[in-house]
Amino acid sequence: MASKKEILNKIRIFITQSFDSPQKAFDFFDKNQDGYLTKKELKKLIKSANVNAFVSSMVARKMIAGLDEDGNKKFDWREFKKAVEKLIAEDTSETKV
Ligand SMILES: [Ca+2]
Ligand SMILES: [Ca+2]
Repeated sequence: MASKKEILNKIRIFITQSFDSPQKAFDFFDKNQDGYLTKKELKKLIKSANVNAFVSSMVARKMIAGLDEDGNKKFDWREFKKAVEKLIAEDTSETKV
Protein backbone atom coordinates (compact mmCIF):
# COMPACT_ATOMS: atom_id res chain seq x y z
CA MET A 1 0.00 0.00 0.00
CA ALA A 2 1.21 3.49 -0.79
CA SER A 3 2.57 5.51 2.12
CA LYS A 4 0.73 8.50 3.50
CA LYS A 5 3.34 10.75 1.96
CA GLU A 6 2.83 9.25 -1.51
CA ILE A 7 -0.93 9.58 -1.24
CA LEU A 8 -0.77 13.22 -0.12
CA ASN A 9 1.72 13.86 -2.88
CA LYS A 10 -0.68 12.47 -5.49
CA ILE A 11 -3.51 14.64 -4.19
CA ARG A 12 -1.32 17.71 -4.17
CA ILE A 13 -0.10 17.13 -7.72
CA PHE A 14 -3.62 16.46 -8.91
CA ILE A 15 -5.02 19.66 -7.41
CA THR A 16 -2.14 21.91 -8.46
CA GLN A 17 -1.89 20.52 -12.01
CA SER A 18 -5.56 20.06 -12.83
CA PHE A 19 -6.94 23.29 -11.41
CA ASP A 20 -5.90 26.93 -11.54
CA SER A 21 -6.75 27.36 -7.88
CA PRO A 22 -8.02 25.35 -4.91
CA GLN A 23 -11.32 27.23 -5.33
CA LYS A 24 -11.79 25.65 -8.76
CA ALA A 25 -11.09 22.17 -7.40
CA PHE A 26 -13.63 22.79 -4.65
CA ASP A 27 -16.30 23.99 -7.10
CA PHE A 28 -15.65 21.08 -9.45
CA PHE A 29 -16.07 18.42 -6.80
CA ASP A 30 -18.96 20.09 -5.04
CA LYS A 31 -21.23 18.26 -7.46
CA ASN A 32 -24.54 19.35 -5.94
CA GLN A 33 -23.18 22.90 -5.46
CA ASP A 34 -24.39 23.25 -1.90
CA GLY A 35 -21.13 24.87 -0.83
CA TYR A 36 -19.89 21.82 1.03
CA LEU A 37 -17.64 18.91 0.18
CA THR A 38 -19.06 15.84 1.84
CA LYS A 39 -16.96 12.78 2.53
CA LYS A 40 -18.37 11.24 -0.64
CA GLU A 41 -17.42 14.25 -2.76
CA LEU A 42 -13.98 14.47 -1.20
CA LYS A 43 -13.47 10.78 -1.87
CA LYS A 44 -14.13 11.42 -5.56
CA LEU A 45 -11.48 14.11 -5.55
CA ILE A 46 -8.94 11.78 -3.96
CA LYS A 47 -9.87 8.95 -6.33
CA SER A 48 -9.34 11.30 -9.26
CA ALA A 49 -5.78 11.76 -8.02
CA ASN A 50 -5.24 8.10 -8.93
CA VAL A 51 -5.57 6.78 -5.38
CA ASN A 52 -7.47 3.48 -5.06
CA ALA A 53 -11.03 3.48 -3.78
CA PHE A 54 -10.37 1.89 -0.41
CA VAL A 55 -7.53 4.28 0.45
CA SER A 56 -9.50 7.25 -0.91
CA SER A 57 -12.33 6.62 1.45
CA MET A 58 -9.92 6.28 4.39
CA VAL A 59 -8.07 9.47 3.51
CA ALA A 60 -11.33 11.39 3.03
CA ARG A 61 -12.50 10.28 6.45
CA LYS A 62 -9.21 11.26 8.10
CA MET A 63 -9.02 14.63 6.38
CA ILE A 64 -12.51 15.53 7.52
CA ALA A 65 -11.91 14.19 11.03
CA GLY A 66 -8.75 16.29 11.32
CA LEU A 67 -9.82 19.53 9.65
CA ASP A 68 -13.57 19.86 10.10
CA GLU A 69 -13.56 22.81 12.48
CA ASP A 70 -17.28 23.31 12.97
CA GLY A 71 -17.96 19.58 13.27
CA ASN A 72 -20.62 19.25 10.55
CA LYS A 73 -18.72 16.30 9.00
CA LYS A 74 -18.10 18.09 5.72
CA PHE A 75 -15.75 20.72 4.34
CA ASP A 76 -16.89 24.22 3.61
CA TRP A 77 -14.62 26.29 1.36
CA ARG A 78 -12.64 27.76 4.24
CA GLU A 79 -11.87 24.34 5.71
CA PHE A 80 -10.99 22.90 2.32
CA LYS A 81 -8.65 25.80 1.60
CA LYS A 82 -6.86 25.11 4.89
CA ALA A 83 -6.55 21.44 4.01
CA VAL A 84 -4.98 22.30 0.65
CA GLU A 85 -2.67 24.89 2.20
CA LYS A 86 -1.56 22.30 4.72
CA LEU A 87 -0.93 19.83 1.91
CA ILE A 88 1.24 22.32 0.06
CA ALA A 89 3.04 23.44 3.22
CA GLU A 90 3.95 19.84 4.04
CA ASP A 91 5.59 19.55 0.65
CA THR A 92 7.79 22.59 1.23
CA SER A 93 8.96 21.37 4.60
CA GLU A 94 9.91 18.02 3.10
CA THR A 95 11.83 19.31 0.13
CA LYS A 96 13.84 21.76 2.24
CA VAL A 97 15.58 19.01 4.20
CA1 LIG B 1 -21.65 19.26 -1.98
CA1 LIG C 1 -17.18 21.71 8.43
